[in-house]
Amino acid sequence: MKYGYFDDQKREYVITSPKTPVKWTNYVGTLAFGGLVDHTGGSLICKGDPALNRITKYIPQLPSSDFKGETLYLRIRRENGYNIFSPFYVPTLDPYDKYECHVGLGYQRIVSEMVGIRTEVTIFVPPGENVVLRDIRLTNIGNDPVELDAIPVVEFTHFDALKQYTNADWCPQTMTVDAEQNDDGTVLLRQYAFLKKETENNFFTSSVPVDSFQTDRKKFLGDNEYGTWKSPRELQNEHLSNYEARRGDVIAALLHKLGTLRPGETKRFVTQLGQDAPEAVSTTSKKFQTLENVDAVFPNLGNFWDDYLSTFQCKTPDAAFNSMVNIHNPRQCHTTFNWSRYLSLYQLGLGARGLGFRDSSQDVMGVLAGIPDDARRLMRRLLSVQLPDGSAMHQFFPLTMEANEGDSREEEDGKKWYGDDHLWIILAVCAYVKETGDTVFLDENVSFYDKKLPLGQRESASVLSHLQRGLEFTKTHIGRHGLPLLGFADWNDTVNLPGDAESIFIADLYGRTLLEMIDLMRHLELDEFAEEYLADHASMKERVNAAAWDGDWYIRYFENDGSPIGSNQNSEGKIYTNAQSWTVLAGYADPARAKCALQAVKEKLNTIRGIKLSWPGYNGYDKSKGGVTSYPPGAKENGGIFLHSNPWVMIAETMVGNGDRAFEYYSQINPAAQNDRIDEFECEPYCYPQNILGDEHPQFGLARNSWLSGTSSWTYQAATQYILGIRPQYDGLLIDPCIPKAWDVFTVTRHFRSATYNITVKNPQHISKGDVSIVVDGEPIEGAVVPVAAPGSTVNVQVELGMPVFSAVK
Ligand code: IFM
Repeated sequence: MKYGYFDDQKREYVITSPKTPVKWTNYVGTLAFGGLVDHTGGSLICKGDPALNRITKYIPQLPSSDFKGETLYLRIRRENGYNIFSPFYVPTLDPYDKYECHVGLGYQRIVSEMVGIRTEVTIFVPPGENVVLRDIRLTNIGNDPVELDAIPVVEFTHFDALKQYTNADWCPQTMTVDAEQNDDGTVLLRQYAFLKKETENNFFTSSVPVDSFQTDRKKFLGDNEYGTWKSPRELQNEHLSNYEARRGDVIAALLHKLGTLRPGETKRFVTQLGQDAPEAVSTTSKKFQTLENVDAVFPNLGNFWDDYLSTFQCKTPDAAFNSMVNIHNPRQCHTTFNWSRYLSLYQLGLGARGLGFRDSSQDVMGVLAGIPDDARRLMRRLLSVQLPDGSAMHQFFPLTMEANEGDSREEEDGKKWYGDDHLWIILAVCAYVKETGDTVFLDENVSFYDKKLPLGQRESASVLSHLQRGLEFTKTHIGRHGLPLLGFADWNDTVNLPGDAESIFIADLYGRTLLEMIDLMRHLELDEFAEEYLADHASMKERVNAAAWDGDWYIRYFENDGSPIGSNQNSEGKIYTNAQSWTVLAGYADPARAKCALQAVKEKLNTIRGIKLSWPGYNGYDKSKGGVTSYPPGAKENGGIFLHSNPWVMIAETMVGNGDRAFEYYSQINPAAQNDRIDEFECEPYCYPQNILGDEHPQFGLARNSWLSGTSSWTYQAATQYILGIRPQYDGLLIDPCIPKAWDVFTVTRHFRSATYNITVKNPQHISKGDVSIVVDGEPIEGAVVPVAAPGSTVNVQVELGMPVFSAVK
């Protein structure tokens, strides 16, 4: 493996070279306080919102060799001056004897050996704290004593992240750093933009005495002399100049003279970068100057992840599947839950984006078992930006809860709503109630969004009513075929059709939400609603099948004039994946059409790198189709392998009983299986990227936009709930696997509603899907749903797959 390997025992991916094709990242902390850390020690940290309260300046577009956000310099005194180097390789780029970056759960540990010094730096945010710690251990692995200095450096940004790049006078004029010397010799650097002086201060400090400091980048680098991050001129001096910046590009550099390090000797110190109210900073910053406090909180991270991951652990015959399902995929779900599509090296957390309504609704579904309370809180926030007519604002800023209509604002005379947003939250809420049994949430009162009114004066209704209004919006916004109107766009943001275009995908999503709501209404014994939604489902099913069956697959859209998109009649964009998978997920496709549509996906859209979103790509900009035609064929939504749509095909394949194909689709996009073609793939092999260039593109196979993609939540659902088939229901756990025929057996430990289910599924007949016979604690049960067990209990569930049945598509 060229750049690293999986260490499942430690739940890490270990990067073994700093020269990866692009920066590979990891996340520390949460949206409340945290951000991303790259494999060469750079960091992008914010508190609460990367656009409105950003702390470090990290410019991803700069070359990989550049300083980004934070680093550490070491220097050894020699007779003829200092030997200065960064143990993270960047930005000094010195030769190394060993380099490892351990991408852990909520921490990053960089270990290197250079110039006779072994450096081990563990970067993490203690759970619940507003501070990122760097626990630094330096060992002399040479044969002679050395005089060692350590100089950690942070570069700050203006808190309004976009302004930093749009005004190069106003921003620097507002930036300040004050220094405070403590009695024990440590130094606290307090940084703030002038208007935040009295409200919020950033701080940087360390646990050992400081010789001197610098807070001005120009002075540190020796910028008048064209000094660089690779070779900061001020580090040639014995001391830094103790300058407290009153404007400029502000940094925090602390020079620590660690003294003589004898061979084999280790020195340890900890740096902290945090934010707090000005009057609290001095006290807050003391806590982690004590190493015992650091040692006490690090295990809390491990405990959190133990707990979070323990909700679902499996053992199947496929190691890459196990590694993804047990560790990396649920971890990525936690990341997307926090960061939505807001902050990564690709989604830069600037300007008017915020958290996406549809995105976060789907992200919620990936974390329900692990952090149900957090999930409920996010759903509440999402519902509070739903409009009284049932549609939803497209995105919102997490810090202010101000919402906006997303890209639809760009089209002056177009519709200002997305036809799908409000439906996703229905799936999320139903899944939450199935996971937790918490029906009380459905009665909670949540206000609707109205920018003009203060919170207390807004119209409000129960969560259940919010969901019902969402259904009503779609039911009443239909076009000439009786199919839902597209609005500005549906899930595919980039197909923007003028006028009253219709979307088959929204019809499908609506169908799927109706099925969920029918189930919920029955559970709540609200039979009238259940009947009404059943009729709505039947009616939309009929319309879709009457208007959108193209002969071999389903059409994707109808334009304003009624002409189809995603039809054999089209010369470009003849077939779209989502219209096939989702017609099955909606329960609209009869078995013959379902098989036919999914076969078309296999033949026309599948590649060895994943399933393309559509085919053939549009070859030229066409304003009447929208953003999709702004990409060359094979890129992103224009015939690219847009991974988010892949798990939907996996789920659809399990619904028609095709376990081998579902698993083939799963495995072909498993990042853990990309190690052997990593120079083509380029992105991290431990998380799903958003897109891979399709086979119409000359760089077929190149991945981009890692980490923040709905692929994560849906592939996790596909793997756990549809391939392994362990699916929460209102009254228990459904066991409905659809696995590769070759598998003999698999086991799952599932924590569900405070009980533990140890499940063994045997497949003696080597089939994919079939009737299951289930024995719970030695007693055979009727049907496929294991009833909810007493809280705290552990139940043993033995399952045997029987003769294959064609699963009714439900
Ligand atoms: O569905 C969208 C998502 O909301 C943002 N990223 C792109 C996806 C497909 O267009």
